[in-house]
This record gives sequence, structure tokens and C-alpha cells, in this order.
Amino acid sequence: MIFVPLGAFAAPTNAAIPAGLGGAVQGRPDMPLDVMIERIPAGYDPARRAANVPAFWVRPGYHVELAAKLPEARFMVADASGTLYVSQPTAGTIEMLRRSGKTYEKAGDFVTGYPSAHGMQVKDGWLWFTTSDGIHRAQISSPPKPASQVETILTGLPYGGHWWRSILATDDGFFTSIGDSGNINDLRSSDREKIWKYSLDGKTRELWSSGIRNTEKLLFKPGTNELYGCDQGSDNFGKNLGEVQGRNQPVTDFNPPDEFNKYVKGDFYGHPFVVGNRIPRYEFMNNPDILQLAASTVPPIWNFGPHWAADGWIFVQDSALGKDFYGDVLVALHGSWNRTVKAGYRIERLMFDKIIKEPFGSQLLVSTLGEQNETFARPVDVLIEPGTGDILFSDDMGNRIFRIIPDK
Ligand SMILES: [Ca+2]
Repeated sequence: MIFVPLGAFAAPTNAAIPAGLGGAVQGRPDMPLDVMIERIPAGYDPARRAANVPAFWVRPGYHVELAAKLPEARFMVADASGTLYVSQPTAGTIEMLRRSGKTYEKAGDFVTGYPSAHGMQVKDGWLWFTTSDGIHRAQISSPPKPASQVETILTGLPYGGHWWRSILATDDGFFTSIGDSGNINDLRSSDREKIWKYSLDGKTRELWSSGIRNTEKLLFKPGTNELYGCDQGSDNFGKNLGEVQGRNQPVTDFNPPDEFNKYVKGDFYGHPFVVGNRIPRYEFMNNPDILQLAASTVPPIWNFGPHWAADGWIFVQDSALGKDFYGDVLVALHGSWNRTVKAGYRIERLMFDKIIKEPFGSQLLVSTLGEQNETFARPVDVLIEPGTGDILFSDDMGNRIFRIIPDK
């Protein structure tokens, strides 16, 4: 995903499929459609979605219902009592929702007046949340009430560019990530393109990892202190070869991947010099240290498709999905904005080998692109719903939260 000014990101930016893809892939008018278009399986079965759900592709074995309508629904967390908190960065609000059966009703604003409020975490009775320039927390209550007081723990983080901040509070500190100010800026000497670990009071910090482009959510693998996150790949990979965005970009359309990374203290993850599995970007080919940078880059433990825009994600533990999903990851992919043909726009399951505990495959659960590549939703975050174990995912284009339910 490219950085966009706050307030503009919710707008769908994808053009419709160009008429006649031969014109879109100059030099290869024979390129088959199925190379350019995502291979969404046939069988858009309307029985797999409720009447008020758009014409998504839904994996056989599941169905999708509408759970809530909420403007600008971005990230989601739930507390122990089942209150759902949803961030609305442009409004600067974190909204509370309560479930009534299979749908949600508004239960008031938890906080207002925090523009760019985005990342959230519930820990020990507090809701930690981020704005672009800071980290805050407020006490939660049951039944839900607006926060009586917000503690600002950290201010002064760089604003603008990739403005989304992650938050992962632990017993001895908190992690946050700061992305590139643009597409491929060399910001090695700045605070950006890094994951930081701060003391709980925000007064001291240590560098955790570097070479990050835009990681919006950090989580420990359950039961461990291993830190993971998705990182969104850069744009215009083929520009130096003469590509023209939107008309003739055969290289960029397929490069680089979005990444799922294990972030180890002290390690470097490549950005902006090296993408995916240690491939240098053309812009940096003549750097005298490019091979050294490639050698020091930790490759992703999984590569998602290019421009899929991996946003929120979660490790699955107990869920309605069954034991087979335990230890897997679910990812909400917001979808491409500048690929010739749209890609991403999905809820994807990243499957972990149960013995060696590493990813071995990924599986499409729901595509929010229609049969004609129409955009019906842009997924932002995903959550296992307390009490039911269903999957919820948010959509900041249609201002909705959907529920994915396994067939009984
Ligand atoms: Ca990387």
C-alpha cells in the first residue's frame, strides 16, 4: 500500500479492470487473462452469504453474514466481557460495540479527539492504542463506559507517510513500529523503518528490528515471546525499467511480495534496498554494499501476493474453526491500489505445519472481489469473536464488519 494522507485512505482507489487487457500488458498481448487476474475459484455460491452480504467468493464449508455497520471500521479488539473496540482514525474515535445475537449495536465512544487512532491492544484492564505520533492507554470498564481519563505514555513519533503505528504491550515494555515516510526512502539514520521496544513508561527505548516498510500490527506467537508481523511491499518495482503505472507495468504487477516476518532483536529486514527473498531493488543495484545488505536481510517466513496490502492479522487459538486451525494465522488483505488488475482483497489463512511450526501454505477463505473483479469490500482487520469463535473482519470501504462462520 502506498502512504496516503489521513482522511483519504478509506476511498477505493482501484480503477475498474481495463477493457481489453491486451492494451494493459503491452509487449505481451497474448498474456492469458488468468495470469493477470487472481485465480479466484469458480463457484460464487450465493447460498454461502446472507442476503445483505455483497457477492463475495466464500470458501465451501463457510458462510458470511453482516455483523455490524460502522463508518470507517479499521482495527478491532475485544475485551474479556465481549465489548468490541473499533478504531476510526479519520474521526479520531475508538467506538465500542456490544453483541446482540449475531449482530452488534453501538455502545458509545470509548475515546474521541485522537486523530489517527488506529492500533489497539487490551492488556490487564487497559486499552492501549496508538495515534501516528504517540502511544496512549485508558482503563476499560464493564459494562462499557467512555474512558474517564486517557494516559498519554509517548509523544513525538514521526507523523505522515506511513502513519499507522502498531502496539504490543508486554510485562516489561511495549513495541511499536514506524514505517517509511514514502515508498523507498533510505532512512537508516532516522527513527523510521524500524520496530522499537520502549520501557512501560515510554522513557527509554531500544532498537528491535530495522528495514521495515509498513508493519501495522505486531503480535507474539501465543505462548512465546516471538514477535511477528506483516510488512507491505514497495511500489513501482519496475519503474527504472520504463514501466508506466497502470498501463505497462509487467514487473511491478508481480513484484515485490507482501511479507510475513518473524522480527528478531537486532535483525534487518531489507527495506528499502532488498525485497522478499533478498532481491535488490534496481534503484540500489549500484550501492557498493548491496550484496552486504542482501546478505544481512532476514527473508520473510512467508510471501503473500504482490500489492495485496496485508493489514490486520491474528494467530488462531480456540475458535469455531476447529482444531485444524490452531496455530494458523488469519490475515485481512486490503487489496492493491496500483496493480494493473486488482489483487488481494481477501481473508487468507496462513497454515502452519503442526510439527515444525512454520508456514507451509496459504488458503483463500473469502475474496471480496466479485466475479467481474468488482470491489465489494476492503478488509482491514480480523478477529476471533469471544463467545462464538467466529471470524470477524472489518471493511473500511463499505463501513461494515462481517462474520465468517464455519458450516455446522
Ligand atoms: Ca523484507
